[in-house]
Amino acid sequence: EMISSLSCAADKEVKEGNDQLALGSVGPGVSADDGPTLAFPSISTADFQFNHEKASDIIVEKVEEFVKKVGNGRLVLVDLNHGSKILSLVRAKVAQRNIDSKKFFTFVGDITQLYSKGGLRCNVIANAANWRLKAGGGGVNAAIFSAAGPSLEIATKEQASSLHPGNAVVVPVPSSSSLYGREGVSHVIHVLGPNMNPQRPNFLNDDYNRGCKILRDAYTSLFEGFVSIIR
Ligand code: AR6
Repeated sequence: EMISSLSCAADKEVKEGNDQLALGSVGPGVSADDGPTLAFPSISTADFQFNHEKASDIIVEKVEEFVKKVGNGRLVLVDLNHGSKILSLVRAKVAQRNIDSKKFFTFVGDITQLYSKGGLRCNVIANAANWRLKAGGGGVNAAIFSAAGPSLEIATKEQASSLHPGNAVVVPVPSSSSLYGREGVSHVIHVLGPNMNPQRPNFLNDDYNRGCKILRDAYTSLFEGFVSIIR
């Protein structure tokens, strides 16, 4: 059984090619049954160019609100690199709040390989989607659709054909998908965040009044989707 350290809100290193280290260390009071877990990327802060300071404030605010509502569930903010600015900002801000570090922490790794490479069990992962809910495009969206295979595209189309900014849609992962078989992911929640990139649809032209409201709505929709799965 792979067990991950949850003793602090620190990143755990994902070391490829070294199974021992990939398991991480066992923290105090941590069992293999970690409870339902949502892994989510920082919505809108890469391709959609949303301000990182503002985004990190909103992540911490929404996490603080929802850790109380997820029962024994956990929320995990994921990014690819140790140098992630958004992870550093969130960790610094979380440290100043009263948030249970077993219920919320950050993790460095590919969201499509959290269990197989990182030893972190997450039954639900979030996607920073595009409004058409199309595969490809880049970023975490391309990674998730590519790792899941075409069955996720079909399953997604059965739930919705498009998304408005600030909304999310819960998609059950077909058991034929390797995301299900290899990673143990039963649901993907697609989220559409606010877009500050002039090259992308629904460009907000630096309107952070609307942008912050949409990002709050996006995290609310995401976390409510997770709550609906684990109830
Ligand atoms: N695992 C974990 N985190 C990742 C991964 C991964 N495999 N890939 C990227 N990230 P982005 P957005 C992090 O650009 O800004 C797409 O083309 C990344 O470092 O994926 O909401 C869609 O089709 C960053 O912290 O999403 C949309 O058109 C976070 O995920 C558009 O990009 C989000 O980065 C959405 O842009």
